[in-house]
Amino acid sequence: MTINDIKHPKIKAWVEEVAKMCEPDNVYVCDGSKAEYDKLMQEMIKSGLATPLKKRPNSVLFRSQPSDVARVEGRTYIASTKEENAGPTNHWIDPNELKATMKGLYKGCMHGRTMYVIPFSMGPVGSKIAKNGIEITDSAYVVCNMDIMTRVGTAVLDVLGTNGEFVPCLHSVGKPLAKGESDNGDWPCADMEHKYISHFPEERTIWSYGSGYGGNALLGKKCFALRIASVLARDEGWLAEHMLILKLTSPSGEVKYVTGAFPSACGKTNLAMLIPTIPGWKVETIGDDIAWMKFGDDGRLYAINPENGFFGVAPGTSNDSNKNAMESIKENTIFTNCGLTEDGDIWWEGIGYPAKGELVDWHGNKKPAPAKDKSPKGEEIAHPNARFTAPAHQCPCIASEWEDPKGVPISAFLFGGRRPSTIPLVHQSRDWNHGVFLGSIVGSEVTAAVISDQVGQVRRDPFAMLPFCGYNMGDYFQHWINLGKKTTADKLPKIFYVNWFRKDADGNFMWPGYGDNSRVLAWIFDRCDNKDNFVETAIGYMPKDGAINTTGLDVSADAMKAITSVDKEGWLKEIKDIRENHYPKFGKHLPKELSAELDKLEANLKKM
Ligand code: SAT
Ligand code: MN
Repeated sequence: MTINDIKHPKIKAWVEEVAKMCEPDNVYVCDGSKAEYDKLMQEMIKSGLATPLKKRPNSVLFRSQPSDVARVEGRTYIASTKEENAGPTNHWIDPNELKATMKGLYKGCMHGRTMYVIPFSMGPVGSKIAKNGIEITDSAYVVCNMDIMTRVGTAVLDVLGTNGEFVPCLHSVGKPLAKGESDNGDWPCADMEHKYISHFPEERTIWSYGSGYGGNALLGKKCFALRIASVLARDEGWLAEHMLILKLTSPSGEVKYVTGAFPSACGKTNLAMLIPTIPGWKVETIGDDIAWMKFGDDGRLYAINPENGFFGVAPGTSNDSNKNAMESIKENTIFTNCGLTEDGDIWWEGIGYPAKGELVDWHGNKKPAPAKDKSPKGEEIAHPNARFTAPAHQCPCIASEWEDPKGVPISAFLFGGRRPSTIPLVHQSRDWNHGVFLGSIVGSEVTAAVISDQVGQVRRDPFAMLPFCGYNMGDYFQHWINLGKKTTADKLPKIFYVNWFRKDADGNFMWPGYGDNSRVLAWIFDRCDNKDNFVETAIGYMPKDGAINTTGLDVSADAMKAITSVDKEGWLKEIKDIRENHYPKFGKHLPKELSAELDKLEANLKKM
């Protein structure tokens, strides 16, 4: 399709304006067809950018530049008119200044490239909860990934008609080509200091420049479905959250839907696709990264997964840790920064079997296969944040209702992160405000999902939204408090804080995690029915002795006791850190309800 096929005057004018600024060789409007995907992929294979995988039908491997392997939080901006509206946790720049800088970069940035126009829907096309966007990009890699991760094509233009609302998302890899120049099969992107992932929340607009990678470039995902959508949600009274959505069925066939907020690379995909180790229980997947939730007429919160695929962390994914993910990526999958085997398959650390012969690592260098299913830090075959992009419908445990436009009613919210100490395996909040407090204090060890010098250190990541909230995080806490008043307590989801990542004095994990997390899910399920399976403690409700099924579990009684009791000293330190370093950041934007919860927690602990 061409610009003239666009019947929406505002979209057409915007596309023309961008084309004038970026000066591409061609403009192409995507129809989202398989033929289009195949053609673009063939071109990328021919140019040497993509390697087809003999072992996986219709699947390819890409290798990025070493500087372009993860989200760049230091180059991510919330350009609201007032700095206060971006708040203390976001990078703010004056929108006019940022636009001037970026227009300078965008000028002529698509020389030698095609400019693709991608009409996409976040959520089932036409659903009342869904929203539309148009991404303009000069990257065919982005087009193909968007094709998997969102619903792309003519149907979206039809829904938009001549005046439907859309979020304009502008992206360029930031590498114009001189006449006759080509990428030579190299991943195009700009230097770190020229990368910009910019959001203009008042205009509901996204401008991204200089990176081709995941959350920096697939603008429907973190930029739209979280940063811009969180602003829409605040204004319209709903929630746009960094949460997986799972369907939990008990042995008696009862169903509950649960969402979970965990920072990037903390196992959301694994939890969403978990295979229970306790008999009779079943987990099915609705989504693995983002939940949009609105109140239904019955006063309950209903969630949809706005995405259409999985952009999952590859290393560590195996038939043991996540068989359903392994099944989902057998075909029609894009791999990025994984290793390549001699026989034309991908390989990564933690895939569950050693590689044979010679491998090509994510830099494109030949290397002997590591003796074990592991490599020393910095010498990995696959980058620790290597990813797979796979269609959600390929997942064997996708729930039949995953595309229900109404969404699914949520019974429980889980919060969690990687916490080697203090935080127990599971505890439940006494009520909504206490639960919002728990969300506000979430912390996690920083992982490879973000380029940062803090990898391995614990940082506060409230609601796992630290890098994804499009406005003042203090106001976001207030929004959560306010939502709790919109319906009766029995209709609100119950709130839990879980921690699969406790370590002992020798640094070994104390809880096996993965499928055994079903034991905790089963306790949570019963809590939602108000079963008598808990004790009240200083920090909230915790499992009564024996309430967590440990049959067949390989955890000593001492370890089990340690992870299911209150660590008074640890919590007092936690409180000190929240009081001195975390909450003061929000100043007058911190809801008084949260300081009250902090005081209450401290008083409870001191009584212990
Ligand atoms: O690269 S993404 O931002 O899409 C993945 C993540 O960090 O969760
Ligand atoms: Mn994520």
